[in-house]
Amino acid sequence: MEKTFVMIKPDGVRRKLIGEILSRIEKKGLLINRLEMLMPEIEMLEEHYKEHCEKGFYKDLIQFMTSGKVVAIQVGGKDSISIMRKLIGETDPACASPGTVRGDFANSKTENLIHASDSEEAAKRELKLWFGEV
Ligand code: FUP
Repeated sequence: MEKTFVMIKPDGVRRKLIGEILSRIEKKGLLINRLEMLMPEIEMLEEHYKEHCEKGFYKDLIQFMTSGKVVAIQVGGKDSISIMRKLIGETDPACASPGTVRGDFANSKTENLIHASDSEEAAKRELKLWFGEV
């Protein structure tokens, strides 16, 4: 079974959208295999977002991501990586289609509610980072 890493960001937790988001994942037929709510360490986020460390938005991104608890989730199921990317929608909520999490609920490029791994390699790396899985 393909596995992917999903994270509900601090704005999703603050806005009480955990249930809404988990429900969409389950209704799509994917499995919530592991789930943990935690206050993320800055070092974890720096590693998670290391490909963006030179970008202009990086500092704000890290500050936002350490502003509250997140929900780290291992999602499983056939084609779970590409299906989750479809469910979350485009990074920029202005471009995200209605029916996606970002399209329906987000209005900021940084505070965009949810993360999902964008490739098999990223899923492996991120599941190892957040859950210690090989
Ligand atoms: P995504 O995979 O859709 O989360 O998007 P990216 O990997 O391109 O970006 C990672 C995170 O950086 C986004 F979720 C939010 C943040 N970001 C910004 O804050 N501003 C931008 O212009 C692009 C991304």
